[in-house]
Amino acid sequence: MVKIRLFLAINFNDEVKSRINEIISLVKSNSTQGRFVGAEQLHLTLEFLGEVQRHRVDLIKKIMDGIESSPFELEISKAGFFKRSEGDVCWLGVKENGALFSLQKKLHQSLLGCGFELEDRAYKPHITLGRKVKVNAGFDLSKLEGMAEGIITRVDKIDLMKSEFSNGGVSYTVVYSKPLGWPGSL
Ligand code: 2AM
Repeated sequence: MVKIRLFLAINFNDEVKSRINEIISLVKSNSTQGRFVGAEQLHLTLEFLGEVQRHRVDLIKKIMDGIESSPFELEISKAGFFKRSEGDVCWLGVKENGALFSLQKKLHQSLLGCGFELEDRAYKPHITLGRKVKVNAGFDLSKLEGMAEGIITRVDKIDLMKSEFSNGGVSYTVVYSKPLGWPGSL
């Protein structure tokens, strides 16, 4: 039984990735350790599916195709650290966004309805910038938030992503993309 590690995500255009990468550089230069995310891997997870049997990928594509959601704007704001003993997870958040939560809820419900086992935690949208980060004492988070100000992107598709471990790191590839829009309007 072949299994693949999957998640659903919003990917960003090059300009947004490059702006976020500048923020990562600032954290990096103010940290004593951290495994920082490469610009090409930056994303916002909608749902983590975990290890899924390969034959179920078609069902996931169908679920994605059945989601009704118009394109919407996403504004990056807030920054923070999830505290961990081995070093923290550094993240950027997004401004309150009803369209994002509604999209995530629709996906979550449809996936549950089709028997996928999902994490039962409240959705906390975040873009991970680094893991195992030990930032210098007194580092001012508002600097990151200042740099994130005005990063706005239009979300017009959602992606099914495959995650693989290779050469001691992780790589992500897009398995399937679903443009947002109402059925019949595409
Ligand atoms: P994270 O950045 O907060 O680790 C691929 O691993 C994506 O799925 C990441 O964005 C990751 O979020 C997210 N994810 C959510 N739950 C996960 C889990 N239990 N294991 C690994 N990744 C998870």
